[in-house]
Amino acid sequence: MDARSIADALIVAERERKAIAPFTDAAPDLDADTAYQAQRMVVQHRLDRGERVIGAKLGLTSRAKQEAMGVHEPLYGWLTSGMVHPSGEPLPLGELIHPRVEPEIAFLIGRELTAPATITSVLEATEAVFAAVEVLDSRYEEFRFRLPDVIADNASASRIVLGPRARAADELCDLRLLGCVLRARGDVVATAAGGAVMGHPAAAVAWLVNKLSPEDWRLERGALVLSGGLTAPVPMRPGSVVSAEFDGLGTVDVYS
Ligand code: OOG
Ligand code: MG
Repeated sequence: MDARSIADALIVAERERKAIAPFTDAAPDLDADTAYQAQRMVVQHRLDRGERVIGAKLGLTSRAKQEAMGVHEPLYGWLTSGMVHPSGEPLPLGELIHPRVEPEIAFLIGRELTAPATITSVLEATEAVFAAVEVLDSRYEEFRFRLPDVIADNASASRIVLGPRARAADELCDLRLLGCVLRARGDVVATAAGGAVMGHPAAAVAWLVNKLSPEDWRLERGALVLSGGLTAPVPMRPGSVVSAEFDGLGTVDVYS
């Protein structure tokens, strides 16, 4: 199974809003390298339509997410300009397949970061920390996938909603202890702290930089990085209202 045909099938699935079976059903030895190649093609397709890369996302960096998805390794994907959803506007369910939302801590990088990156170097290079809600929309039926499938699908990336406040990391509490309360129609459905993500959300950003260092890649000034869902995701259906409230970073509301 080659990267081009995987990418093409994912591009069609997204365009037609029709989920497909995961590739590893038929090709169980699909490897991560081929999958990342397909991911680059999927992202390139967005760039060819006039979008630009605005940053990166980490996926499956918390135990809650790994257990919810049954995949026990992290991965990365790319955020593009067309994914930014204005906060306060309803999610366009008609453009999506079966969206789910999850609370995340986002980093705005103020200074180029190179490997070896650490929690300390990431914090030092961070201009601001934001609350975020990521809207996922797997191109696979029922969000059923193995690691190579979800890599190729750009880590299920679909939309992002940023929170109302940009704060310097040192103005906030220790990010490991930064609390988040997730509500659906007012009911608390999950709670978490920043430490849910790899022990410290900046560790996820460092993982990305170190993972990509053999490719001579660096995280540029101005990049936005989503460090990964803190809790299991919540499905968005007609009439859903989900709010993610973060200590010191405000509340992000998403509704449809
Ligand atoms: C894969 C994307 C994972 C996260 O934050 O864990 C992700 C998925 O759950 O569909 O974005
Ligand atoms: Mg996510």
